[in-house]
Amino acid sequence: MSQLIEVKVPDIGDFSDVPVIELFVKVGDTIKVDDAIATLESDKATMDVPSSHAGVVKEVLVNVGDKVSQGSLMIKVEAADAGAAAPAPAAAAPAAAPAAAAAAAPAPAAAPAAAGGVIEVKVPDIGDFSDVPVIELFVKVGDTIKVDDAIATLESDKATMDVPSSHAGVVKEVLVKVGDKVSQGSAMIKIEAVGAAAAPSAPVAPASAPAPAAAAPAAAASPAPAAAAAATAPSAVKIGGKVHASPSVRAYGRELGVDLAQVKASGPKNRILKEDITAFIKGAMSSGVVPGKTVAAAAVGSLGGGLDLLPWPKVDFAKFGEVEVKPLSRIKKISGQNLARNWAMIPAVTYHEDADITDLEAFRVQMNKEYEKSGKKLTMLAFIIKAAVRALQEFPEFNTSLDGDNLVYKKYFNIAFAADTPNGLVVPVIKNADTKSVFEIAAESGALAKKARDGKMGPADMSGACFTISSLGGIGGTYFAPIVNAPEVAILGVNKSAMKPVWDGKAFVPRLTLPMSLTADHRVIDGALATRFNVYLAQLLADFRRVML
Ligand code: CAO
Repeated sequence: MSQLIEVKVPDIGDFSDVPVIELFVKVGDTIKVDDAIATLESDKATMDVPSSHAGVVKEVLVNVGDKVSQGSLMIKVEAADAGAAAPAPAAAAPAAAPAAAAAAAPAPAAAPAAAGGVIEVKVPDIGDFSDVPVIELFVKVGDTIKVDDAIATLESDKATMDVPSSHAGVVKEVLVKVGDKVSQGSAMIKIEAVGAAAAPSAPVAPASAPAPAAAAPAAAASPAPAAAAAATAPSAVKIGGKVHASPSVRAYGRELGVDLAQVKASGPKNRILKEDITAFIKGAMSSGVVPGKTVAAAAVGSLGGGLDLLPWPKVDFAKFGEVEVKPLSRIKKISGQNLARNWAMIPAVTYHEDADITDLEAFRVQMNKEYEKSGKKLTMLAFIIKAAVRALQEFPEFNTSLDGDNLVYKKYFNIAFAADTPNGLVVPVIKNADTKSVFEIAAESGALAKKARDGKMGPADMSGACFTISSLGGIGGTYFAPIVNAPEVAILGVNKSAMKPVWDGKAFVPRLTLPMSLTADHRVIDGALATRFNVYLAQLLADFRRVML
């Protein structure tokens, strides 16, 4: 006679309240002992919950996004033959949950922490596991790492786990390589500790079961992009279709809103590597529109992060009048793809400010008169570039790029500017603008703009920018909303300055006013900071002596 059996989460070591990121079974499915029911993911490990019994699934009691702990009820199974059913449901059969005992103890890991000395970081308590292969290394000699930064990913056939660093400091030696097998206590790296005694590291805490699955979980550690949040909703429940990736690769996928199920794996055992996700994004961007989906939708997958827009309208324009079809220039095709990605993927906000450039323009005109004969010329763009560098130095968040969960602060100041050419928009870069005079910047931007218009720009002329300025000042306009030039986090647009009446407390006085439009990536820069940057930049332009301070 058949009998309903409750299948529960087995012993998963130290973990509790771990989000379900994927479900592999639905009512009516026939499953075998050890079949994966669901994948759980903490910020340290991903683990499958295996079924302790064979039979037909009668009820599924969890949803994607639910948080579960040891003993949480997952499904009810009608055992094919009650008598033959595997024993106890709960703490799953040992064979099904080998990692069980895992990780209760705090990390023995690192050697004693001598203040500022070289410390060996070792594999902490990884429960029952030993001789686990290193499948990915995240650090190299010279890297500066924090406590809990992932050093490497280990993967057995039952679990994937990141080894966190027990200490902060600079990596002096890497003692393992990909493919090496390690166990608790194996030395991983040597680091020169920063400051005093290091904090103890959390245990790796592996858990039961084979590796991963796809999709964006609601991991607490994630910066909660829209896609991740959406994945917690019941509508995002994903059944079946397992994929294989380490927790850090999953975190990277989540960051970019990529559905890992769509990514082609190139690692051993069909494992998805970080490069595979990058290649997937690049492929989606360069392949343009896929049937029924935009580039962005193709890139971010369908778990609530995709735009899922209608296909582009196909219209026979000739039906309505005479037309002529011309192919897009190569520049327009390339810049179009970048602009579409940046517009769709960056939560950007544009902030406006007026700068009083009356005195600066008078100074510029005066200087140009004096330097006319020597062939030197000062442009407003050159002054704006110089002032922008000063503002970037004052507000370092604007001189950054997002890299997964990290923000890369650049200590150099390369400023790009948009140049309009007969073939489309190009963005040459003035390298190390902080070390150059306004004259030098004016000469270099003039030369680069000419090179751009002559179609002679090489990749080196257009790479390495930290911040971009788009000047429409020579043309007109009042304000606009420029698109951030990723991976930069902000762009400044300026339009044509105009004399405007400004109230000075007693009377309206004519002031030459430069309209500025700053677009910033809200993931890095919030409104208060953006407005402070704009106000500061306007002050610099109003009184350029401030640039020297
Ligand atoms: N307000 C008023 N006048 C301005 C000005 C401003 N903000 N900026 C420049 N001008 C005036 C200059 O005084 C100059 O006038 P004169 O010819 O009377 O001396 C004229 O405009 C041309 O200025 P310039 O030689 O200094 O060139 P520029 O700095 O304006 O532009 C460049 C250089 C490369 C930025 C420009 O040629 C260009 O390509 N601009 C378009 C950029 C663009 O397309 N941005 C949009 C990107 S998003 O689609």
